[in-house]
Amino acid sequence: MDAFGPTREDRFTFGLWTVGWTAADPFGVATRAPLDPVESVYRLAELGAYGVTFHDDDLLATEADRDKAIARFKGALSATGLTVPMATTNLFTDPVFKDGGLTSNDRDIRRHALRKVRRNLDLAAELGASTYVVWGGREGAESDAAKDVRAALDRYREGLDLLAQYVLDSGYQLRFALEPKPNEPRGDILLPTIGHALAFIGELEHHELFGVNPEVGHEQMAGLNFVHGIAQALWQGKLFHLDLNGQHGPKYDQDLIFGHGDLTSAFFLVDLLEHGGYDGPRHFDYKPLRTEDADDVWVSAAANMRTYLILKEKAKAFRADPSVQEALAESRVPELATPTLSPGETLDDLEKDEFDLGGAAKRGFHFTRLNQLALEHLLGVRD
Ligand SMILES: [Mn+2]
Repeated sequence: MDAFGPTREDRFTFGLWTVGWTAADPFGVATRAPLDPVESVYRLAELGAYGVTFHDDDLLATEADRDKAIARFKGALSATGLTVPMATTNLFTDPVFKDGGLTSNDRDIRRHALRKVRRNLDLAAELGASTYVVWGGREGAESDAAKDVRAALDRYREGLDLLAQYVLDSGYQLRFALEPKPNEPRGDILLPTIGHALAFIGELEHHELFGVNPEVGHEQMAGLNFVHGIAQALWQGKLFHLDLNGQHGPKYDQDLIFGHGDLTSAFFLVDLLEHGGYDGPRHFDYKPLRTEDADDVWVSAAANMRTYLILKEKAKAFRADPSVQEALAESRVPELATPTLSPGETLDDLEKDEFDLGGAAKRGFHFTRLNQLALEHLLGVRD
């Protein structure tokens, strides 16, 4: 058996919009034919995925065949055993959302957006989803004159408070995960980073129902360290879900295959997820390259899972290596877990310390050796 072949226990999930992307971009038309969501379910199940996720519009091409589309999709789920751990609403494609959904300046459009989300919350609950992602891709502006950001945040909060109350009143077992992104498609998007989203959540009426759904590329577009962002979300108990993909630094949203961007960051991310207490699905939100054909799409889907499992193996070997444990100790990494004051001590007690300032200032932390060990594990020369 392939050591890096995925199983359902790995809990890999894919958005229908990922493998289903026809590769139309701002400069060119589609290079691939549309994919039937039912075919995607079967192909992903064959590849070893655990579940699929969707935007309402991925599934329901037209309102007229809504019931039929849902019935076919459910049939494919029960035939394959795939789950739907997460669902979300598309509040960005339709021209009506050009100035946003929940924060559009146009009140009638905000009311329409709330109706659309409420309807899809019902479908998400019906399909057994436990996480509802909110990506406000059009909630933003290009001009600082065009958006009263404080009013927009009031309306964002109002909308999310109403939707959370609806979930509670309906008895749904759903939690919301806000997905930050700094820009694209808007010039500037509200809640641009994990930090902005976490701070905003604290202002919500039912803040306990809200966490984040960070995406690798979105933080890296902003020049931020994704691993640090994930660590803080975990620390705050707010990592409800995440989007794995690849990105090469601050540029347009590349949505590369996981690991095909910043590989070192991907290694440390897998190390954190596997050893840091995250037990949710490993969800891929990537785009098969526009250059690829219909068969290549499935090669790319498999590559995401395979890369994750290879990195998981590398992270495990890194943690188990006695040289690494020694280097960690010499770099005093475990020492950071010790509280700075002992139980019962006060700031006054610190005055009794006999501290060798010169010696402490001179002492190196030897992080280079530690990082090189990680790199060598990643490069496969220490197995
Ligand atoms: Mn993206």
